[in-house]
Amino acid sequence: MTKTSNDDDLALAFDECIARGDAVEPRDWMPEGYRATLVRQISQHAHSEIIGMQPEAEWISRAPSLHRKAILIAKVQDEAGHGSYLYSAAETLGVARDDLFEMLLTGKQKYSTIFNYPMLSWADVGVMGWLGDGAAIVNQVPLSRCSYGPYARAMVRVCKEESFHQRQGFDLIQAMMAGTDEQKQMVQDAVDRWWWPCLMLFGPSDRHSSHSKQSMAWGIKRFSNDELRRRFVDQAVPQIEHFGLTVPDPELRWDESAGCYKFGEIDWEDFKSVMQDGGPLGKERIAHRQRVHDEGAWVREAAEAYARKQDERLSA
Ligand code: FAQ
Repeated sequence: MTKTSNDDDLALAFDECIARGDAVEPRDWMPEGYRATLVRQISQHAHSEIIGMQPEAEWISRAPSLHRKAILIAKVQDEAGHGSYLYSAAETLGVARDDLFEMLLTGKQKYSTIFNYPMLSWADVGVMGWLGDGAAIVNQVPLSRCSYGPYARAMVRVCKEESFHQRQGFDLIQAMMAGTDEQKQMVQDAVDRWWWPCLMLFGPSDRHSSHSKQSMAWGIKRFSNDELRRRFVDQAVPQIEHFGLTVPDPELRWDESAGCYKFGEIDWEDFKSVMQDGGPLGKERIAHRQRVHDEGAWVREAAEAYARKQDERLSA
């Protein structure tokens, strides 16, 4: 297709909108690359929320009290809601939800590597809330200022709920740390296993992040992966130390002159292999997702039939 002066006007209007910090809305003109980047990020984010329900749901029947069970059920339901808002935000960009599910189930799209590790003890549930959701909040609060309106608005609610989850995780850990030596050891063991996957949640280092530069220029991402990872470490380490726990990083130290923590290198080979091959649990997570997707077919069909009937009634 040949480029017209109208295309140039539209591109200029888009650039000005981004420069002013205004929101881009679904009916606005946008470059194809911007749309594709948003579809990629929002749908992978949605997949993470949905797959992220699995490790925690496995603990619902094993929660140590009715109170903790009710909290965990609510958290898992919240994650389903987050997936839903995010799939809806992606749909405003002209993609179909079924196609996104297909890309998840066939491995064409990714979800966060953190959900491919096993949750071995009840302390893992607390650490996932406290540090896992804690990391997710640091990553996602800036996304509530993302240049694409529907994604930014979804993030406002998601972040409020994630911050509730983070406090619940902190509360669970606080209770275990006031318990027996065995319970305290369970928490330390969970911190040791989840620390590095939490740091990986922020993505590859800035040097290896293929999308960051353009996403930041478009105002999709407001900060780089490394900047947000550093921010999380600065927030998390004092909390870990407050409990008398240790961080499994011999290189971690406070850098007085920089005013932040310096920390060791992530095992990027492990990150890449879990991202590409699914790590310890990738196949299981997708097989489970496929099974519940198939089992839920009748619910989707019933909802569609009901919606059709409502439409017929309204147009009669
Ligand atoms: N795992 O160039 P970049 C949650 C991929 S929070 C797997 O840096 P970008 C809440 C990346 O997609 C977890 N893949 O890419 C919860 C790209 O692949 P592609 C989800 C990863 O997009 C908590 C490639 O590497 N949060 O679910 C990971 O600029 C607790 C190159 O990377 C979000 O999705 C990873 N960790 O930056 C639920 C937040 N990192 O597409 C239950 C929104 C990177 O080229 C319990 N997303 N990749 O095939 C983002 O902020 C960004 O997309 C980043 C990656 C920062 C994740």
